[in-house]
Amino acid sequence: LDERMGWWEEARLALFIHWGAYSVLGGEYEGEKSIDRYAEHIARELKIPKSEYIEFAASRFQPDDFNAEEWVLRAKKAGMKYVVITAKHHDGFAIYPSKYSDFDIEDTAGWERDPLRELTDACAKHGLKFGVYYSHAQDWYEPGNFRFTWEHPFHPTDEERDWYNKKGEEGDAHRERVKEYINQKCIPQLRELLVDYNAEMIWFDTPGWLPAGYLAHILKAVREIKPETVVSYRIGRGYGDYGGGPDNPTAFPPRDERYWEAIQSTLHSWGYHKNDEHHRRSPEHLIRMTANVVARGGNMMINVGPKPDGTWVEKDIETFDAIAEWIEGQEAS
Ligand code: JFZ
Repeated sequence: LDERMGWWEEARLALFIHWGAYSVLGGEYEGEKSIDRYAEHIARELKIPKSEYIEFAASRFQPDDFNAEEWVLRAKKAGMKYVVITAKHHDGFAIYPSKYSDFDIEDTAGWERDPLRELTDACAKHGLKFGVYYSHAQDWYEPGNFRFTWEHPFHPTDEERDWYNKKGEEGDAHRERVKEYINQKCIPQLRELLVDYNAEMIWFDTPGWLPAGYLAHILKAVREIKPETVVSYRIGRGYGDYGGGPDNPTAFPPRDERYWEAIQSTLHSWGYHKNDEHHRRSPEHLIRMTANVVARGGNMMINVGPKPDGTWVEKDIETFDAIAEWIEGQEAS
């Protein structure tokens, strides 16, 4: 473990990016704005059928103005040592051309470039580590999504919580669907990300109530493909390589773990949101939180939600400029 965590322990600061089909909608669909909700959850919250989500979101994810080098250099100037980007969030859409799903930037959006390839190359060129966020349990349009329904993913019914113990045909059928999803999509895509894109870290999230055996199966696959991969705490059941806290807290308690990581978004939402500006965190706040986390031995990931065209919201650029200025001051003193 300590060998695996060497670069990670020294990193301290990282860039987190939520970017995908949901960025096209920016938290708004058919006049419905989800101001206090996560923009990246819009498909589930408004129960958008897949065909509509393809038509109005996924097929329009064509980030013509995306410039990987600009993103990476902006992070580097702000003192960040690794980048974690949503290769696939809960909506199941891959922002790279995957061989194991048609729901991706190539087949669904018909976009000829590969943003993930450009980002991993830019990271390698400028000496940053490259990591991907991968939603392992939630994949809303897959029959093997970890639950039966569309309701809030963090508040299962007792029945759902127990689906894996469910006797009889219904339980068996769902267990089969989940296994198929894990073996035919999840693990093959992880292999693509680890091998073809040189991901050095996988940021798993929201295990939900996926049974321990399924999580262990996923972890084992990652270890076999590339043992040195850093695995986030949100794979579930304490299987990750380090600890972490809740999203966007306003203070961090002292921690016992040697390795831990905090995350903060510049907004409340993680993905691009057109109407979330009243939640914006000031650069001063983010800098104070970062100092707080680093003083307690943790790493801080600061999240932005770029626009669907590949550019950043102006205020996010200003925030990163302010962090860069602070970092330069730190390095000078
Ligand atoms: C999850 C995702 O659902 C969300 O879209 C985003 O990617 C975020 C970083 O992670 O949301 C969570 C997960 C855990 C908590 C809160 C939101 N939590 O533990 O408080």
